Amino acid sequence: MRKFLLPAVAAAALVAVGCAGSGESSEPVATTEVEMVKSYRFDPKVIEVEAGETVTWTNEDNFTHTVQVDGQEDHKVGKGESVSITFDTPGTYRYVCTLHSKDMDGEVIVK
Ligand SMILES: [Cu+2]
Repeated sequence: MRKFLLPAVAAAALVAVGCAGSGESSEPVATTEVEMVKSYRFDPKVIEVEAGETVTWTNEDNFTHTVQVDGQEDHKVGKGESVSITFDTPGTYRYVCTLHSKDMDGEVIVK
């Protein structure tokens, strides 16, 4: 005798998210690794590093993206490639993908 007892609770899991209150949902993440994930995003969008650390962006998407930190040169990053940038000076550095600047931007906060 075969039983198919699928739990009927799966759909209830989506409700309990989003209680932080603030409209800004981009909490800085302490990491030096950023991925360009599918659907034109930098993930995580806002990161926090120590001065002198090197941040690496890796392109996991099927399209070429770029990383251009404010006032610096544009780095083209093809599918499966990565680029690393060292941040020596504390501050907040915004960056964009210049090919998709409306959708793809992020921030590196250097402590
Ligand atoms: Cu892009």
